[in-house]
Amino acid sequence: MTQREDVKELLGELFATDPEVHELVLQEEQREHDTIRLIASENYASRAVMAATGSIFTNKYCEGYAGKRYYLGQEFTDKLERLTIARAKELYGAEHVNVQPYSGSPANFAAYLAVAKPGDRILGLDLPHGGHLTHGWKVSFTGQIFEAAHYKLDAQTELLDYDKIRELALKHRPRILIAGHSAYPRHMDFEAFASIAREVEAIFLTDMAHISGLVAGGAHPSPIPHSDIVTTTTHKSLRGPRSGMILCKQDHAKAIDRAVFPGMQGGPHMHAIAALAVALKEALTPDFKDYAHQIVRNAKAMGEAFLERGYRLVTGGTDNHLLLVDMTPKGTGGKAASIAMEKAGIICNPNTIPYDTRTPFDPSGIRIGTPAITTRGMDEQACAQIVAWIDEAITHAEDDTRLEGIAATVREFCQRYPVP
Ligand code: DSN
Repeated sequence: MTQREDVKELLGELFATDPEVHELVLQEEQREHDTIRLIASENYASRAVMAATGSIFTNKYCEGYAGKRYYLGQEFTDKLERLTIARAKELYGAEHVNVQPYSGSPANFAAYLAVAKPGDRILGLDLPHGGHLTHGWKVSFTGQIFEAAHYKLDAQTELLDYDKIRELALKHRPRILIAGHSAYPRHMDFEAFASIAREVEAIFLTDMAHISGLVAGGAHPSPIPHSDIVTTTTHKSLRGPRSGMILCKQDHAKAIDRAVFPGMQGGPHMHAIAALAVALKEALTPDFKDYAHQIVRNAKAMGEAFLERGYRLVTGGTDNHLLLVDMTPKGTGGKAASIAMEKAGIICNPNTIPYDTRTPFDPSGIRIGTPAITTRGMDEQACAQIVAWIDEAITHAEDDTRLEGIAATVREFCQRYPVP
């Protein structure tokens, strides 16, 4: 692996100060280079994004918003925050954007507290059916502070059932209806959600963290026109730094801004905002549109390859960047499968499937995503090959020599696909 000069220079300083962390950085760089990374929420940020993340903006405190801060010395930070917001508005066609959330969980919490009071009802997708902890799951503060109810996927089709969601919304009359997921392989019908929310006079909030890159590239319907509020992380399919954003209708702008600061957070992380500006610029290019569409084509290609090899896919396939593969027909569970895959140099996570009969620590499925491999230029043919290796690893899960053999082939294969 050849390191770029700028990275070498930066890492040279790191080595001089802290050889231990330097070594860990190098090892992680090697790992990310030599493995096939299929965690649906991960990606490879560009070197430009990482340069901004590691920039001087890390030094600056900026409580408040551009033009109205609590510290002086904001000549460049104000420009930076305004630029980032302008790019986000252009990319998503949003009326108002707050770029200060530290990540997706604080973004969700701030958004809820902007429009609801503790004790109010929220309604979101059940966690074991692909929802998120912060959509009101009981171990999350969102489930403790709000009275949360959850809709599930249909037992037969494993799809969102909008009649059932409407029934639950009519029953619970939530203050906030939440759309969004961390493991649902199909499009969501934002118009249907919005219509239910209107009927029960709920705020309609979409958490588009997983699909924000697909939405940016036009490879997934956009929730922006239909949602009162949209939250997102910026490091998944959007390929930016680890950060968050809230996009909303003008009516909610003041409440959202107040909820983020001073409600939820102190000083914004300006280095992350700088990196987000870079990622948004990248996402506004035609290349990014191609990238977003290729993510979906790759996921579909993987889905077909899994089906050909006798695996069962939740919902039978995918419309987005991820697949939920049920290991039950192969007589194994998600944990054993993902451990065997890791030994073979292919990284994913075990995942519950709807109505899972196993435990969350050893669920029936694995979740596979294509954003990271697509960044490296892997195409549909590469995806079919990757599924062949996954199948071989799962079939020979107890044979460490065989798994090491696959890992060596994977390392060789990875040489052909540069990391940004
Ligand atoms: N942890 C993220 C994921 O993997 O989907 C969600 O926050």
